[in-house]
Amino acid sequence: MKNSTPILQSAACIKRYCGNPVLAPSDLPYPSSLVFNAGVTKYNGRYVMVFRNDVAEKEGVSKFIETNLGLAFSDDGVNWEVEPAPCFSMSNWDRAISMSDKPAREEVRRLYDPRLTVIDGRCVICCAIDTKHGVHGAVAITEDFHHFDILSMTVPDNRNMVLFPEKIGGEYFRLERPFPVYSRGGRDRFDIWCGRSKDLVYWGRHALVLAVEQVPYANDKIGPAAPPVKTPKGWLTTIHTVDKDPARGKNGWGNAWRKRYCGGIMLLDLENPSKVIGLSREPLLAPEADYEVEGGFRNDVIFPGGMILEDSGEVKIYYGSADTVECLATADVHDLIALCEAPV
Ligand code: BMA
Repeated sequence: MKNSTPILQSAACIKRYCGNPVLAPSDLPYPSSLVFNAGVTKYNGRYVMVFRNDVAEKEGVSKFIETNLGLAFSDDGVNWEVEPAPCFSMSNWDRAISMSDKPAREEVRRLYDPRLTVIDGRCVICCAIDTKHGVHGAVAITEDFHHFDILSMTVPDNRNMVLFPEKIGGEYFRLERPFPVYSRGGRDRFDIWCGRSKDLVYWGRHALVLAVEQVPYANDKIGPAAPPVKTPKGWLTTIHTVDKDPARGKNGWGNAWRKRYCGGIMLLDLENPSKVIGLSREPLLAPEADYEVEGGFRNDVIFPGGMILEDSGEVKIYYGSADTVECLATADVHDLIALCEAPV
């Protein structure tokens, strides 16, 4: 893809929920400026959402105050009840986080972009942690969404980790996105990798899954999006893709925002999830709706973080829109699989 701004359209099979956004800053009973990049799963019979809440002094994020995590529950995956207070904020670092070799509070700047996977009845939350010395991907167990037992943290820089919902060949698998600046030309040329673990603590045997140059609608970087769901044809999983155009100028509250984030979809081999069976040749979700392209903090951003396969075959995809609100789109699982028929 060249550095021009091609028109990208969402796949015909995807339907945005007519009541979007499903969650916005004005829905929160506590201070909020931007609600986005939520993880969503079904746990103990209800839908659970853990979302990123960025708080600033006023619109324009002239004075950023903090990033915290909010918690919401739902009986239908569409209408959400938000808990009265954030479930995690950095002021709770000492109480809410347990971990061996836990970094000191002063070292850590923020924790964000949670992704939820239920595995063996336990809820695992993968998230990004910014520290003074780099960005880490963390894997944590939570039972109550208020206390988080961090089992492992990557070396920097790495994030966008998502855990597969069952063991494969006796091992846990995750997708992840390191930031290899030195070996990739000093620019954003970031790819999707897969790692495995016997205990969620020690991760290794990493393999490249999908490189940015294999995605026709990305010219910058790609990364995992929502945790994969299992289908008879393979692991179905969303990705986020970025194309950058230096000609793009002010496009949000900041002075300039030159990137566009789309959602894509791919199918991975059931036994060897580092092997791509197929990838959508067009975006699954490209920024088109008004709440995706205007009035946001960073317009033209679609960032899926939650994907639920219902018994009916409906797939719910939750995504952050314009880094400002949380939205929902749905599609039939067979249509999503059909989009992944093209080999990479
Ligand atoms: C990425 C992350 C996401 C964010 C996206 C678009 O690098 O920071 O949290 O949604 O950029 O701004």
